[in-house]
Amino acid sequence: MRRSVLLCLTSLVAVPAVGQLQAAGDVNVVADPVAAADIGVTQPGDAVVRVVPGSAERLGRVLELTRRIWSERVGRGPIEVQVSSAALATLRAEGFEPEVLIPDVQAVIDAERASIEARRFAGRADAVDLRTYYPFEDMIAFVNQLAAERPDLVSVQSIGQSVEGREIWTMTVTAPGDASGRADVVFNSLIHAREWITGPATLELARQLVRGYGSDPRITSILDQTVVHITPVLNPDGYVYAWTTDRFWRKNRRNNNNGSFGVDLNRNFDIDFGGNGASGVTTSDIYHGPGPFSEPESQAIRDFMLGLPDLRAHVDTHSFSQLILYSPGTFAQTVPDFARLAEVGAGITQSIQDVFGAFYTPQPGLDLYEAAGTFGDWSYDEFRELSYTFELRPVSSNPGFAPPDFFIRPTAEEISAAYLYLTERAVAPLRFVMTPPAVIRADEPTTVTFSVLDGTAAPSSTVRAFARPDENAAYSELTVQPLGQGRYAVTLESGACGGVAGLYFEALTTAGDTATFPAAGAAGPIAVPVTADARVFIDSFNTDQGWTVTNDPGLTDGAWERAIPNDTGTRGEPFADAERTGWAFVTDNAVGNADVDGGTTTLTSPALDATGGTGALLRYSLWLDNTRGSAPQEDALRVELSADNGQSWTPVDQIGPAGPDAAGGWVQREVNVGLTVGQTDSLRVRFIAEDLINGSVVEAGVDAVSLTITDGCPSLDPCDVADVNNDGSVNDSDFFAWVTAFTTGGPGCDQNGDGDCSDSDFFAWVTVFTSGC
Ligand code: 0X9
Ligand code: ZN
Repeated sequence: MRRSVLLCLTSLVAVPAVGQLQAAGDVNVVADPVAAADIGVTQPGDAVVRVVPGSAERLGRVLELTRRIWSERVGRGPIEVQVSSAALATLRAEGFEPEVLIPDVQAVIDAERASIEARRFAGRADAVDLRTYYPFEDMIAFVNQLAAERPDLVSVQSIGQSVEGREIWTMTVTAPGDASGRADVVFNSLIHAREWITGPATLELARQLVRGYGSDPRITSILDQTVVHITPVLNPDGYVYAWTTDRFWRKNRRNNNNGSFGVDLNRNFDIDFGGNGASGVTTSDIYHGPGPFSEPESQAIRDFMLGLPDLRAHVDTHSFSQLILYSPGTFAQTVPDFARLAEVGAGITQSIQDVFGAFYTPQPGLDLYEAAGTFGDWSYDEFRELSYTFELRPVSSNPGFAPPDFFIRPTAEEISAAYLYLTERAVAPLRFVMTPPAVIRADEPTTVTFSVLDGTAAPSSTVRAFARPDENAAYSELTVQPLGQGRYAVTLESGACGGVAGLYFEALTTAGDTATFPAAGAAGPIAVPVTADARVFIDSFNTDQGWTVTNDPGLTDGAWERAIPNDTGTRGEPFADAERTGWAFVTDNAVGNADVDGGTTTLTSPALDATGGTGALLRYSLWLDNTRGSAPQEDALRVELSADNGQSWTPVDQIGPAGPDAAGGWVQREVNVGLTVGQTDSLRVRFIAEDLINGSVVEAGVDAVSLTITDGCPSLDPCDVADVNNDGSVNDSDFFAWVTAFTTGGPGCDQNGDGDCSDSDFFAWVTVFTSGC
């Protein structure tokens, strides 16, 4: 697509970021904005605005007028800052055209506080739930509550004291019995004081582990294998200060002895200490402190982690931006495990998306901005294991650090899922990759392919699969057919229509250990409903099934292309296909600037037969990101159907131009063909990506297109069977309908369910008719 001038500028400049403020040295003009007069605690009338400085000089001016930076990235492109009402007026007067995101920051703080007061009612069952934010003492009370509930699983210790003498409480959860030999994983939140939504995420994990052990097979298996260490408030002084005094305080509360307070703990670790993206100015929000590990909070977590016998994974939890970050985060760092970090990072993204569909971009920290001395880069460097910095919801500065309380539950639940996934990956000897079938046919075999790949060990050739046709049946072993290169296929013969079939796998490592997928095996198999529906067309785009691409004459870039997505997602393009089979249609697969520009590009299916059954459903996965450039949220991705082989078209679906689905990530959609254009044997679908009006960054994808003829499961109720014409009652007209079925061999003839159509079906119908329905 068209690329805006501003985007080109930002991409030419190393993009400094957050507290980057000092790192604004990268653009050579900016004094430390944190030293500006207006910095500090929110005042009545403050707003959060988005401006596009356009030049380094004008960025410097914006930062002078800024009380606090809210956006992750700071450069000449759009940045989001908190300003006083006077500064807002100045920005307007100087022609910055600020777009107001939060008109009244104090009102947001007041509303948040009122909601907290209203929801933090006395006598609640849990000291912390996901209804609102909770102060430090409630969070620690919840840790102690869980420990009191299951002393056999939980222990609580202080790993050290903060600058102001508060304890840094850490809970350790594992199965009863000898824990030696179990792998350690570490999750922490609230290293940054204002990132309140991170606390509920680690506490929700604690709750799920403690309450799920013994009843939930997945949790039980995790705690049998690992020791989970959770530090919900790594920076207690800062967190308390954010509650009492300054809602958007970030650092710890070190007295810098010059009138300023606070060291950014996430610049205080001994990895490239004092390098780019950290500041030596004590007032800065990214002040790195006088030396590596100068702060008791960073010392405490360092010593705790170094004392663990077998650390395999760590997450330092932050907000906001919806990112899964991994090393390198500084140019000074080498990352021999980069491929593994990226692969598990993509899996983390998927595990989050599987919960509510929210998309978190996986990327190296360096792609965001260089930051020296961070916790995540230190823990990777020290242990060379799976280390991540999560940035939780929301995506952008409105609502930024203060998401309303209805964000808390979904965020905490999806991040708990990610912590569990990462814990499993950290210890899984082998990795099973497959897309389970959406349904199994009741009357014909379904083939499932999967791969068995390296985890912490390598697979041998012993792979077994087990299936049961419904929840009450016993498992039987399937024949596993090797396809080469770690790929296998199994065939599920059929299931009991209306039931839920179960499937699990076992494989041996070269060392002879058994790995099971899903981890709970027979107790928690992959569950697949069994239906009589028929998928008459499936396209994962791994081969060419006859799609055509047509473009507007004005289109200059970004035509649909069938490809294995090869870009990194930083411009909003799909970085992988929807089902992880490899292929998808994307709008130009070139790396870098390759989005839709100057018109529309249209992808049209071959003709499909959508007749038969009781209905037809078209399913597909779409990707649209139109949020990244100038003129964002202006263009949609449209879906149209034709019942006449492409002569006329009916719009049936679209994502964008606005809305959460237009911000990247695969979304699965479904259109009822019968209800929109009618069931026809000349059905075509087309997907139209556009860049209209102003030039925008538009990245789109289409994948996993399927057409299902629905039939449901035949009813076993004799009255339903005898209602041959399906009008809801059994009467004379069903007799005539039966005669027609008998003479034509049509559906409804087989009344006694013996599988064929004969005289005896007539007597079966009469028996039901006379017994009355
Ligand atoms: O800058 C930080 O400390 C983190 N972002 S936040 O807005 N929560 O403060 C991100 C650090 C990620 N690491 C690198 N970008 N190197
Ligand atoms: Zn942070």
